[in-house]
Amino acid sequence: MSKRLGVTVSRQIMDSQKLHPEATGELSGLLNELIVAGKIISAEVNMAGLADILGQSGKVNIQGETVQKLDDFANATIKRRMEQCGYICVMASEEEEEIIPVLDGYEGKYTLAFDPLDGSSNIDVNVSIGTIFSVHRKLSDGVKGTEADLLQKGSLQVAAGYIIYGSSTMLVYTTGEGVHGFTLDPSVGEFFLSHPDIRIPAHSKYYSVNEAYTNYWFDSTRKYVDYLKEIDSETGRPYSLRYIGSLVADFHRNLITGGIFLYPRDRKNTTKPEGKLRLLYEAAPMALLVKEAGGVAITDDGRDILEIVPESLHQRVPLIIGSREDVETAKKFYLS
Ligand code: P6P
Repeated sequence: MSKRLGVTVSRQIMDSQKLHPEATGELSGLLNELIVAGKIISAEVNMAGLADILGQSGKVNIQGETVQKLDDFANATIKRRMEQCGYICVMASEEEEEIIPVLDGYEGKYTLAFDPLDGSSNIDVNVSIGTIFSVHRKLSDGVKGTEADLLQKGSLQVAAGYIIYGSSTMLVYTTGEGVHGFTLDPSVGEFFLSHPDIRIPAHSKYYSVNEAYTNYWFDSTRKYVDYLKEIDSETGRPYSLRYIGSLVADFHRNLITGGIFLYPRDRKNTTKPEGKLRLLYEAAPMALLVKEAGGVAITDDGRDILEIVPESLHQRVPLIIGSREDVETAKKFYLS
C-alpha cells in the first residue's frame, strides 16, 4: 500500500474520538503530544550509537540504578513537552521521586505516569527498549493535580501504551477499544497502522522469566516453571524460554506471538519484597493492554493487577502477565 494511503495514528485517534460524542478532544491532544515526544526519543535512540550519548550520565535515579544519558534525554523530552500541552494536571516518572507539576495556566483534566526509557541497561548493546505510559482522569478539586490523582487503580486508566525502540519503532496503545500497533516510517516521520486490533493468543509455548534467580524462587514459581519444562507433547511442553530483560521487548513479543511473562517475588529481592517491577507505570499499563488484547495480568498471589490501588508512586508489584490460558494455569500453582 502506498505510504499516502496508510492509516496514521492521528487518524486512528480521531476515529476513536468520534465514537464518543461527549469527547472534547483533550485525550486525543494528549496522545498526539506524547507521540511527538516518542518520535524525538526514537530519533535520539537510533542515533545513540553514533553520537557521544552512549555510556552513563554518572547519576543514580531513585531506584538506585545508574542513569544512562538516554534516560535523562527521554525523561526531559516527555516532561518538557507534556508540562505545557494543556491536557494534563500532574505527572509521575520512573526517574523522579516526587510528582511533576505542569506549567501554571496549562493544567488539563488528565494525569500521566510514565517510564521514559524502560530497559535502559540494554541501551549500549542495541537491545530493544521502550517508553511506557499510563493516563487517568483527574479526580481532585482545584486546578493543580495531586499525588492522589496519580494513585488510581489500573482499571480506571483511560489510555495506556508503549513505544518500543527496536528494529523498527512501534507505538502500541489502547483507549479501551482494543489494542492497535503503529510502525514509524522514519522517512516521513509518521506512525502508520501496522497491527490493527491486536489479540494475544489464548495459549502459547513461550515463557519469559529470569532463570538466574531459580535458587531464589519460592516453591510456587519453581513448580510452575518445572511444569513448563516437562516433556508432554499433548500439552505442547516443554515451552521455550524467551527472556530479553527489557519489559517492553518481552511483553511486545508475547503480545504478538503469545506467551507468559513472570517477574514474581523471590528471596533475592529482600530489598524489593514485592518484586522489581513498578505498578503505576509498568505493570498497570501493560495489564490494561493485555486485557484489551484478551490476556490476563495477576500478582503471584492471584490478585488482578488492574484492581490494585497504588499506595505510592514507585510501588513495586509481582507480575504474571500474558496469554489467558497460560496465566490461568500459573495461577493454579500460585494458589495451590
Ligand atoms: P532482571 C529493566 O531494567 C527492567 O526494569 C525491566 O525492563 C525488565 O523486565 C527487568 O528490569 C529485568 O530485570 O532482574 O531480570 O534483570
